[in-house]
Amino acid sequence: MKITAEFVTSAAAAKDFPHDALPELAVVGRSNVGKSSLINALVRQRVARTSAEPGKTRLANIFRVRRGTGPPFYLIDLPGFGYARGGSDGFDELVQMVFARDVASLLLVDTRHPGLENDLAAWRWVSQAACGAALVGTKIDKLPRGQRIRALKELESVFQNSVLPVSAVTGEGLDELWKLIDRLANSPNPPPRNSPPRAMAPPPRKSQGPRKR
Ligand SMILES: Nc1nc2c(ncn2[C@@H]2O[C@H](COP(=O)(O)OP(=O)(O)OP(=O)(O)O)[C@@H](O)[C@H]2O)c(=O)[nH]1
Ligand SMILES: [Mg+2]
Repeated sequence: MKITAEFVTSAAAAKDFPHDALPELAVVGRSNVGKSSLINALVRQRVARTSAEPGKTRLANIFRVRRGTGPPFYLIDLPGFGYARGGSDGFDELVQMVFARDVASLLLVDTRHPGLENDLAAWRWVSQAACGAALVGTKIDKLPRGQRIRALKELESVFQNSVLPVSAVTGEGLDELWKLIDRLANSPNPPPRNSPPRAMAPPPRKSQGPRKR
């Protein structure tokens, strides 16, 4: 199926977002968990910048994506949390600004590290703040086959939710992820929020250096 993806903008504030009311899907997770790599694997192009060094993505990078004849939507690559390198902090404001919009969200967690406290805190926040959210387990290729089922069971047990295992390297799980995305981003009537994100505890903080894409 043909997939088109184009970089739209790097947003630092709500005014930088597109105004055409297409559905938005925000990709959230710890630094280095594989958010940008997964976006590239999904759209089969290197639209998002990736790095072995955590902290590569610094702004909300917005991509306009369309798969086959499906409706277009915006995929938002967010900076990772849990990475401190000094400097002034803008992460909470950026994430809260994104979640104050009607976004659906994928929270990415590393399948090799189930139940990290900042992942659990992020899931509590994201699952409340987003209009539809799901958990995705990244880097499944790094786990030997014999350990995968146990790791997934552990993840699903700590999050009390299903977790979709994927690999940006081998492409495992990407078809299932597209189905999930279709449900989340293109649902005609997103469920109402339980409460506004501003009223909730902020997500885990992250220090930010100078702005860069
Ligand atoms: N083996 C393997 N490596 C991966 C996978 N996904 C990402 N990586 C590697 O993990 C590192 C971090 O990937 P990124 O996609 O830049 O991570 P990120 O979550 O966008 O990081 P920040 O932008 O810093 O928040 C890179 O070295 C990637 O090559 C995967 O599915 N399998
Ligand atoms: Mg990134």
